[in-house]
Amino acid sequence: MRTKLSEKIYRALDGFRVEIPSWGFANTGTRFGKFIQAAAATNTEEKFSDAGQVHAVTGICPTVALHVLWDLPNGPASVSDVLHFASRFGVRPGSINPNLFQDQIYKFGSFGNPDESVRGEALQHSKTSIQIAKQLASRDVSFWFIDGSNYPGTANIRERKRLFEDYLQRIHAELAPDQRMLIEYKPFEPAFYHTDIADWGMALHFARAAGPQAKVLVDTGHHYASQNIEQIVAWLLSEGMLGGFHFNDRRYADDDLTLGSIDPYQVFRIFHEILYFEWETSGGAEIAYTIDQSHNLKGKIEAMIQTVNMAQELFAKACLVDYRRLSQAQKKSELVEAECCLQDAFATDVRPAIREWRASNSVPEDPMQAFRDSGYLERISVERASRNMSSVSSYA
Ligand code: RM4
Ligand code: MN
Ligand code: MN
Repeated sequence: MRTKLSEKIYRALDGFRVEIPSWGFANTGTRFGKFIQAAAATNTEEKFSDAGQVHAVTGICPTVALHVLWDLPNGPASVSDVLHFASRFGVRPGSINPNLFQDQIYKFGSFGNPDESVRGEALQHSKTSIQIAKQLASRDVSFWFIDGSNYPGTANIRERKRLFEDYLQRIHAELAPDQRMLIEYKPFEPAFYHTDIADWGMALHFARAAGPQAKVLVDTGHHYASQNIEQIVAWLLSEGMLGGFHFNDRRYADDDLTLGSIDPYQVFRIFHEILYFEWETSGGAEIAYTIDQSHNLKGKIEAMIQTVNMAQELFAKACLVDYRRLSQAQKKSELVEAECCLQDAFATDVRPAIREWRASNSVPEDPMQAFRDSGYLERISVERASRNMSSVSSYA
C-alpha cells in the first residue's frame, strides 16, 4: 500500500534519467599527474560495458555522453562500432561532445582564434560531430570552448565575440530539426585572464545569436565560489533557455568532485527550481541531466553509481516540496514558513521509497551492493591491468 508521499516520489522517479559520461570510466587525472586504476576502461567498448553495468544496477542511466575524439577515434567511420557497443551493452549514445581544445592548432582558441584556417578546422570538426550525432540518433551536441586569453591586451575581446556569433550561427545551420546545440560556459581555466564564454549571460547571448535550437548548458562546477546557481537556473527556465546540466560538486574551482559530496542542498535547490517551474507552468522542461565527473582516486564505476544514487535521492527530496503552501507563503512574505517548505522536503528520508520504487522496476534495491556482488570489478581489474599501464586518456 503506497502512501501519498511515496506516490509523489514514484511519479518523479518514473521520469528521472541521468546521462553518464564515457570519460568517467577511463584513466584521467589532474594536470599534475594521473593515478592509474587497473579496472579503468581502455577503449570505447569497455566504456560502454562499464556504463551498461551502471545502468543495469540503477535503471536510470540509459544513455552515455560521448567525446568525439576520445570515443570515435576514426570519426564517422567509428559510428558502426559505437552502435554495435550500444546494442551489446544496453546503453544508447547520448550527447555528443566535439573536441575543440586538444589539438595543437587550438593553442590560441577555436572559433575565437585570429587565424581563419584554425576557425575553419574547428567548424569542420563541429560539422562532423553533428553528422555523427545524426547517425547515432543523438539529440544534443554539447560545445565547450577553451577560448580565451592569459594576459591583458593580448586578445581583441569584441572581435572574438563577433567571431563566436558568426561561427555558432554556422553550426546551428547544420542541425536537424530535432537536434539541439548546448553551449557550456566556464569563467576560467584553461584561460586565466579572459574566457570568451565566461558565464551564463554570455552563453545565453550566444545561444540566442546562434538560433532557436541552441540552449545553455550549466556545469555546476563552472561558477565562482558562492554564486547562486539556482537563480541562474530559474532565470534560464523563465527564458526557455535551459538545455541541460553537467553535474559535479566542488569546493574551490572546477573540482569535479562527486555530486552532493560537498553541498547536497545546492543540488536540491537546483532541482527545486526546476520542479517548481514545472508545477507553475504545468509543463515539462526539456532538460538533459548529465554527469561530468572523472574520478582520479575513487573507483570509477562505484563513484558513478554513488553519483547517480545521490542525484536520484536529491531529485526525490525536491519533489516533496509543497508548492501550494510555498507559493502562499511567498505571496504573504511568510519567510520562515516559506523556507520550511524547502527544509521539510530536504529533511525527509526518501530512501525507503526509492528502494520500493527500484523493486517495482526490477532494479536491485541497493545498486552499490549489487555491483559489488556481481564480481564485474574483479574480472575487469585482471583483464585490463596490463593495458592500463600503457594507455591514459586525457581530460581537461
Ligand atoms: C571542461 C568542461 C567540459 C568537459 C571538459 C573536458 O572543464 O567541463 O564539459 O568536456 O572539461
Ligand atoms: Mn562540463
Ligand atoms: Mn569542467
